[in-house]
Amino acid sequence: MRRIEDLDLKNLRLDVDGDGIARVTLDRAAKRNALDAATVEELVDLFSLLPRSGVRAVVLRAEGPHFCAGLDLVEHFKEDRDPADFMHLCLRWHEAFNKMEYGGVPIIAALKGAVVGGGLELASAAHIRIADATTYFALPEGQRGLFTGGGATIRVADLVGKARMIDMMLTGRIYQGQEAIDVGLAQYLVDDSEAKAMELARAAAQHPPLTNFAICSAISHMQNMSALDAAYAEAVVAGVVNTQKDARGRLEAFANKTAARVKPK
Ligand code: 1HE
Repeated sequence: MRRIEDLDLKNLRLDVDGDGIARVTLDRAAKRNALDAATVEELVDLFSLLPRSGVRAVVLRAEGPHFCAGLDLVEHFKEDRDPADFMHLCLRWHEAFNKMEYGGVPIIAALKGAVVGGGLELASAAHIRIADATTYFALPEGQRGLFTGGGATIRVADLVGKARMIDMMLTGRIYQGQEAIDVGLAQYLVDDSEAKAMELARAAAQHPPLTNFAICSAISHMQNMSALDAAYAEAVVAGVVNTQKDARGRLEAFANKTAARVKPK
C-alpha cells in the first residue's frame, strides 16, 4: 500500500508531528492557492491515504494571505475544456472533498483572506472552520459566468441554507466577521486561526481514533439517509464504537470518580 510519506506533493505540503497532528498546507500562494487540476489530484491522493496513516487530526492551512481563490480560472481559460472534460474534473473535486468529509479523520480548516468559490467548497469539506479578522467568504461563480462544481450545492447550502447560497451567487455578497459566523460559514472567529486550529486538533486527537472516525464519517453518511435508516446505522455504529476496548479505561475512570466532569469554566 502507498504511504503518505511517499507522495510526491508539489502544491501541497504535509508535516506530521510526533502526536500525529498533520498540517496540510495549500502551497501555491503566488496563485492565491487556486485549485488547478494537479492540486486536486494531490488532495485526492493525500486524503485517500490519510485515514490509515496513523494521523489523528489534520489542520488544513494555507501559505500566503489567502486561504484559497477557488478554481484555477487561468488554467480553465487556457484548457478551453469541453463539457465532458469539466464534468470529469468536477468528479475529481468531489472525490477529494468526499475523502475529506467521509474519511473519519478530523479536519480543521484554519482560514484567512479569501475563501471563495472552490476555496469555500474546499473549506466546507472540513469538519470545523475557523476564521480570523481577514477571512471573507464569497461565491463569485455568477460574476465569472460559471457555476459551482465542487460540492457547494450540497455543503455550502447545508451550512448557510439555500436562500443565502443563492443570494451569494446572484449578488456576489461577501460575508466576513461575526456575520459569517452567524450564518454558519465558520464556527470560530479568532485572532489567530492557525493557533486555534492546532489547539482544537490536539484536543480532538485525545479521543480514540474509532470514536473520531464515527464523528467524522457517520454523521455525514447519516445525513444522506432516511431517518429510519439513519437510526439503524447509528445503532450499528454505536454498537461498534461504544464497546471498543479504548473506551473501557475512560468509563472506569468515570465510575471511579477520577474522570473530569462536564462543567463550564
Ligand atoms: C488566480 C486565481 C484563480 C488569483 N485562478 N489564478 N475564483 C475567483 O473568482 C477569485 C479570483 N481571485 C481573486 O479575486 C483575487 O485573486 C483574490 C481576491 C483571491 C486575491 O487578490 P490579490 O490582489 O491578492 O491577487 P491577484 O493579483 O488577483 O492574483 C495574484 C496571482 O494569483 C495572479 O497571477 P499572476 O501570474 O498574474 O501573478 C492571479 O492570476 C492568480 N490568481 N486567483 C487562477 N482563481 C469547481 S468549480 C469552482 C468555481 C470557482 O471556484 S469560481 C471562483 C473563482
